[in-house]
Amino acid sequence: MTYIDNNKDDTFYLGFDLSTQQLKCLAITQNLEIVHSETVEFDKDLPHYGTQKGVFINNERIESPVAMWLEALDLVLTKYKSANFPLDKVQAISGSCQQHGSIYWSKQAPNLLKEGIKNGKTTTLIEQLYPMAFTRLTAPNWQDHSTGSQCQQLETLTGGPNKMANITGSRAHFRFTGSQILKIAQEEPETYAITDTITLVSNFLSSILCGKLIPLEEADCCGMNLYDIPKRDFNRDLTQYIDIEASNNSHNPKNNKTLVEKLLGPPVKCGFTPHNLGPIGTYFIKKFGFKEDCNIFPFTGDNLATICSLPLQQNDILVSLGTSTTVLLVTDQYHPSPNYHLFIHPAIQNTYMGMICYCNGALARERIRDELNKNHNLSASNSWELFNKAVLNKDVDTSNELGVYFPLSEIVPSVSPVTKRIIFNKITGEIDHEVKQFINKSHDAKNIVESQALSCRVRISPLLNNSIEENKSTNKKVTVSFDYDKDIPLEQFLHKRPNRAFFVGGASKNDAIVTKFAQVLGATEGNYRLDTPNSCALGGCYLALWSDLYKKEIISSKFDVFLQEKFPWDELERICNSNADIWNEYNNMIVPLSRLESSL
Ligand code: XUL
Repeated sequence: MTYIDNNKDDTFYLGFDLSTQQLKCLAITQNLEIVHSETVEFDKDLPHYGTQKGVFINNERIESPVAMWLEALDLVLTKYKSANFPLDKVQAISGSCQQHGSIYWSKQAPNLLKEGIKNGKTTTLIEQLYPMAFTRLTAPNWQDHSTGSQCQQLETLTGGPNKMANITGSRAHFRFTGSQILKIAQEEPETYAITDTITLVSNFLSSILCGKLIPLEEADCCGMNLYDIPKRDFNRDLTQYIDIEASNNSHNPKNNKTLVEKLLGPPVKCGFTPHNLGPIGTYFIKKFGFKEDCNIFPFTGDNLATICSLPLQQNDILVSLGTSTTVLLVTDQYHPSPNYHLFIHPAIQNTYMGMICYCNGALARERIRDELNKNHNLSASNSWELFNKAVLNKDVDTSNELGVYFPLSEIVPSVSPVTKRIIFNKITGEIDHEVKQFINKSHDAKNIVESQALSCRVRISPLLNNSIEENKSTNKKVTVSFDYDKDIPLEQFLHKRPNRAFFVGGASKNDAIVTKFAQVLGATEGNYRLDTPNSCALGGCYLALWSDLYKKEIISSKFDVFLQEKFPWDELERICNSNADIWNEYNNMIVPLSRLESSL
């Protein structure tokens, strides 16, 4: 793609997105306008690595070749150069990377980075660094699920899933880097022993660009199950456990650095003033024409970059209605749960990103849609017409019905596949009886969307800190339980609504589904819908832009305020307004949902 400089802009900001299947690089102007984009698709553009969807799959082990990422970085910038994009006008760079992956670097790495990149030998990144700078040629990918035993060890050490979540913001997960590192210390002790440095993917990429090893970025570091979020420091019990396991397994324990040393000490802290990691390495200046004072700012994880691609402020939520449903939100409430994740926010002080991931989203709805169509002899049709009509139809009375529809195991609540329909008592909210079927399939259509949205509502509630005055005089004795939050007064779920809701993903294009979600969630300051093909890279661009302007004292506003002011709001579609009366109607369904989930 050739770059045509219509605007004669003289300042650009780059945002990288190193995801599982591709490396993208996006360029924006100071006015947040996207002016250029190039992508390297790993399977297609670099077929010699033989990856499938960017990874090697060996049963439970899923890893990516590090060399492929190095080659991709050279290639994406070569594409920029071939397009005649003026890389000499790039002021600053940041980016987004897949979370949890780990890269194992050798003792020679700092010198190789310095000689080859910082001081600027111009051949290729592979020739400069590969394989000498690395002790492991592949990086575990977030889809890896070979660490069951290590997760158990770490969780036992902390005292169980709840404790682990309290400390690190998440319970132990296969993909989280702590268990991945422990596995390598136990199963590949000699590799671990000669590993001098371990980075995540985010500081792997910033290290290459700077030509020196860069410590972890604090927000992404929360995806390791090693970082004590309230204390904002590594949890020494966890890191020392890995140290001990490493030396117990190695023949050469004396040479071993501690894990915290391998991780280059404390991470680069987030939320204060932006941290300039330094200028881009001479390699990139000589080879691609970057200017000498092009600044590199910390790269973060992809979900964290996504929340930075929108003007999300405290109590705003982003709902992704894809194959699965994911809710991302900005909160100042540290209310961890084993069923979701909390990370430190990459750019807003004293703030966290909540991430709630559901397995059952689109697939479960499609099943109901198909059954409904079949009952109307539309068996071959994928049409949403009947489904959508039912979802918004007031005559489909679901006011004493509730169903959970989990064809796949669910994370929130954590249960095996199950479908269950109940009729409840409208006055007490208690379950009256279970039914095999509702009166017809239209009821399932309305119920599935209502229960999916309601589940999101009750999980975000403890993470919101606003309070609306309505509904405070309920019967205080009624309590509900969701996941690990047991016997919480119902009242606590009746006066919190998000400020704004942003809907993305395939099903956000479906008016009926998105309207129902908006009704149940009840955002007080508006609901928006948008396409987000670039959200990760764009978050990187915005972080680069804001950080650079702030550092140069051109602006003094905080990240969220800056974005709120500058954001191209006309690119968002404002959809239905929430209605307090409709939102209130769903209060009656919170007790039944709690009882239904407890019965699974
Ligand atoms: C988040 C996660 C994925 C990866 C995808 O915990 O595992 O979203 O970050 O790149």
